[in-house]
Amino acid sequence: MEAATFTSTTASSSTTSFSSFSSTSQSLRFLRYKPNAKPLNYKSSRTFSVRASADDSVVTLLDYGAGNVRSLRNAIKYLGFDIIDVHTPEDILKAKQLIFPGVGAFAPAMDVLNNKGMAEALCTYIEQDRPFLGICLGLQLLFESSEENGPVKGLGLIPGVVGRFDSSKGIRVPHIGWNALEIAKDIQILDDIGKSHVYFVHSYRAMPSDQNREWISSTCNYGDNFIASIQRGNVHAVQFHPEKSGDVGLSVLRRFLNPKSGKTQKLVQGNASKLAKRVIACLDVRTNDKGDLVVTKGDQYDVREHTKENEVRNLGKPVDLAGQYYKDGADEVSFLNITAFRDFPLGDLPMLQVLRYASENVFVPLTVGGGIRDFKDGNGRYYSSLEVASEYFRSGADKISIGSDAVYAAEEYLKSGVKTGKSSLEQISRVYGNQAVVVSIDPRRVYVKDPKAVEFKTVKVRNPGPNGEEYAWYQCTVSGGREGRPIGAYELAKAVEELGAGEILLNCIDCDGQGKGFDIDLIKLISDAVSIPVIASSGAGAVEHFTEVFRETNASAALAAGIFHRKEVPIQAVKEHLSKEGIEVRM
Ligand code: 1PR
Repeated sequence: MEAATFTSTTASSSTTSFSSFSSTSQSLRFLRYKPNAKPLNYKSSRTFSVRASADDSVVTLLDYGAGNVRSLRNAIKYLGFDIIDVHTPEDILKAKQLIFPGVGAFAPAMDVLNNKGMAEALCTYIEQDRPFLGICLGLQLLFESSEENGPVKGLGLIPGVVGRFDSSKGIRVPHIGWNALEIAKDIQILDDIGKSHVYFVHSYRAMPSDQNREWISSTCNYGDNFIASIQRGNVHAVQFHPEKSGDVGLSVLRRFLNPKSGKTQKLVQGNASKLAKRVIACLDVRTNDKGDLVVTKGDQYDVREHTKENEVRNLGKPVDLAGQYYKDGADEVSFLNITAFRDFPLGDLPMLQVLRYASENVFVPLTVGGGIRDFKDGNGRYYSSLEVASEYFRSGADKISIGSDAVYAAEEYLKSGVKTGKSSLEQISRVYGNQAVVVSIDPRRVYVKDPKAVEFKTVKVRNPGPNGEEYAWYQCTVSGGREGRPIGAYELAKAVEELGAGEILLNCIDCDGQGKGFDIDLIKLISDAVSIPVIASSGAGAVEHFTEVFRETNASAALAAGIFHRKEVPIQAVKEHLSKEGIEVRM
């Protein structure tokens, strides 16, 4: 786990020198830290002319275009700051304060930085101890190297290797959700965090060591203690996402952008100690017969009123409701574009607009699903599923969710045993990371008398079927439950995990909209079968249903729609109940 494992052709003996290798992303092209070298003294050997911006309310953003930084842009603007984008290495050197929201995978990020000459400028900027905030991958890239598809060499400013979480320790990987920090240094940008949860989403992390101890400002425990933030002088980086961590996260950004602001009014002090169970609000969105985009909600996926007009049930406006759920304490908001399987989502501009507007005021993660697949439009123009997903990310999604197309991909994979790398799931998770890809499963219960009668995994059900059947398998469907497929939820879940899904959104058509509780048999079956997080969905009708699903299954999150839309149970009441019952949630 040290630099010596790599071959390097460092050109100079100075710790601030560059080594440059012409090779692929897997190669080691750039290494600053040397195990036995003196600590960095922030004095660059190069002379760059630095012109600071005159305006204190401007921040420079290093966005190399590999993912969604719209939420960060929105958060910065929300705090009253303007953004200057980096186009050249000189823009980095001219910055007065620089934010680097690393997105995507380590190797392509390093490639871009190296190829554009930005790696060198970034190191110079940091070595000059100028205001810097790295976020997520923006923290990891500061280290010597990463094991992500590697080893791949990093900027080498901080000793240490970034490694993958070890799922054999009984933890789910990716680490997705709200976790607690252990503060190691009294630093101003973390002043308001107290015992609050902050939002993480990552599969790789940097580990504390004697060599990097002086950099660490906080750690987080997930399987092991990993580095949650670093600080030295004016240089900061955080593994969590302040732009997605609600008010607590916004205060971290505010304190970085405006260090003179001093102590603000303390935010509500939580009692965070570990990864919290998440409560997610889901908005099923579609166009009604008048052409308006509305939030709707079905009973067992039937979203039409049973009246003479047979109209689409209208439960409100998507942007307004998303904003409301954010204020009410939702840990995430999901939009499901429920008719996108038959329409082309990039033609559905209102949906993209919804996402753009919602992300301006919602500072918790946003997931969007519906219609992610390859598509040919009326003019014969072909759009790949990756293009569709990219447009969703650009419009403000933090995660995308794939339904029907994941079923076809899993069927194909199980038939051939070959990962082609061509399915939407594989392509999107390769580019954006598997933590950004959710697979939404829409299964329907099929009772059987004898488990041997079917080739799919069955469970012994708590409530026998209509003819006394004691077993059931869960048949996957596509096109919003309209078509059953020859694959079970268990088989699908295991296949999509292998194909690169980072999380599973587990619906149940039988329970949807019924308010009688989650399908515990199904959720237990799936959450025990995979090591990625599972979101339990469908059937919540009372606060007790959330406690039940977290007590009796290994679900990481619980999602509900109807009870929140109809204002029967506020999100806060769910959380208070869970907390009272000893289940940790973000308050
Ligand atoms: O197949 O990739 O285009 O994705 C389509 C997406 O739209 C899928 O995620 C699918 O679940 C969703 N979808 C399609 N049709 C419907 C429908 O309702 N007619 N909504 C639909 C599914 C299910 C849940 C719901 C929970 C909680 N909605 O997300 O919100 O069941 O409801 P509850 O708390 O009221 O019980 P693709």
